[in-house]
Amino acid sequence: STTQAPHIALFPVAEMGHLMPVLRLATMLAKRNCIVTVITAHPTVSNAESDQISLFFRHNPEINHLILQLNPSSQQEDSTLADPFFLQFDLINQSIHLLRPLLSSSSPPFSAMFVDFFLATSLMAYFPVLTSNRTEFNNASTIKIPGLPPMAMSSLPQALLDPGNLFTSMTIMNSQALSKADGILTNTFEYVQASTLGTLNKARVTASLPPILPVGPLEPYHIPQDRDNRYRSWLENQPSQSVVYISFGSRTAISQDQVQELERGLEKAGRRFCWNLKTSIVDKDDQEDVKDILSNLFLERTKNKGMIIRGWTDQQEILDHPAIGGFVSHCGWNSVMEAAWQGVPMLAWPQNGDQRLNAKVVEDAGLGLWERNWDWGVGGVVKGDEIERKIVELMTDEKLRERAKKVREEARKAVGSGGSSNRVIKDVINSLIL
Ligand code: BUP
Repeated sequence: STTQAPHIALFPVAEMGHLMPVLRLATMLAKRNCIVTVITAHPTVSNAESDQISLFFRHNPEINHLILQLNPSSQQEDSTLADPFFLQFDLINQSIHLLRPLLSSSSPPFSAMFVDFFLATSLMAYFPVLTSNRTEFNNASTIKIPGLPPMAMSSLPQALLDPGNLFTSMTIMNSQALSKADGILTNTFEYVQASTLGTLNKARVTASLPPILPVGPLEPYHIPQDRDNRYRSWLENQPSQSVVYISFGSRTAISQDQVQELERGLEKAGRRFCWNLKTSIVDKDDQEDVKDILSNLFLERTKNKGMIIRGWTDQQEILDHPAIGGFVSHCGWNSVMEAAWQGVPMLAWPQNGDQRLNAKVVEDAGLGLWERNWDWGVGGVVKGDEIERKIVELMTDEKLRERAKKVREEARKAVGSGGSSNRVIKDVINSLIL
């Protein structure tokens, strides 16, 4: 045929939780015969990001790579207390004029650019309206977005309460940019968010919101690695669905007090466990030895039952392992979609950001349990007895296991031939063919 494959540029902002889905989308588009270029900002915030980027391009030579070289910022010096990722977004913003020359030097010319942004779409779109009266917004206990159920104020990323926060100003800026997009791709699927997607696409949030295009769950790509075979061989030796996997994602550092309560809970629950233990919000700082974080007694008593993982490991590979029977998760959206892909029952333990909103989706979809009274955010500590009780429930609730399996089936249906997500991505690509 004479039709030309579309050339699509993808631009993830920063953070593993953004890089991973964008790279998954890139492989998906390449498989569908698009020409794909991924732009990454350099230097990255974390080693996990730079490692993943080089590994990815080594294994996917058909995908092009462009680097947006960031200018060192004068502002960063004074903002040592600010979140390193927020600072990175700001830095990308300051260097954005370099993007156009980078794009125009590429051939064939780009048909489209898929950029990545932070925050739940509905909230971002409606944020300027919500905050038109700041005092009212900051004192509210719930917020109402037209067409969606009321959301507890405590479920919102707390940075948004501070008008001076960098995250708040970026949200407002991005909110205004939303209406200029032709569509918003999202890593979700009809079955888990049917009513929200319906509402958003009926333009009930804001009239100028472009169509929301659910294309998930984005299928994992697997890159064989020689590292970390310790946990693989351990998992191989565990009975089917007997292990609870615990991870709070790439961004959340658990406090020492909470670590102690988790030790208690895990030990008392008596289940096998695989604990992805992180104690800093940027991976490269994770340098202390396990022995400096966990008690000797705990390590000794659980040595035949538990595996502690430090540093970056392929989470999807762990979740895909038949030995895994439950997932204690902070409910970062990628983790939710990865659990859905595999039908692993979740114990939702949101920590910050949009994670309480995600936990609600997990609960409603039948993918997991959520104890909404558990403390969260800075300073909150959940007691060991509570953790024990919920882990036992997670690992023994057969109805939950069945419902989670159903989510897995629906996830695979969505991306399979004729499925809802499959149709959406096909239409998007077709609309870009010249
Ligand atoms: Br930790 C860790 N290996 O060791 P989320 C995470 N991941 O593959 P986020 C690994 O990183 P929020 C590890 O599978 C997922 O794709 C994980 O994204 C992967 O949480 C990603 O789950 C983490 O969205 O928090 O980004 O930490 O998005 O809520 O800020």
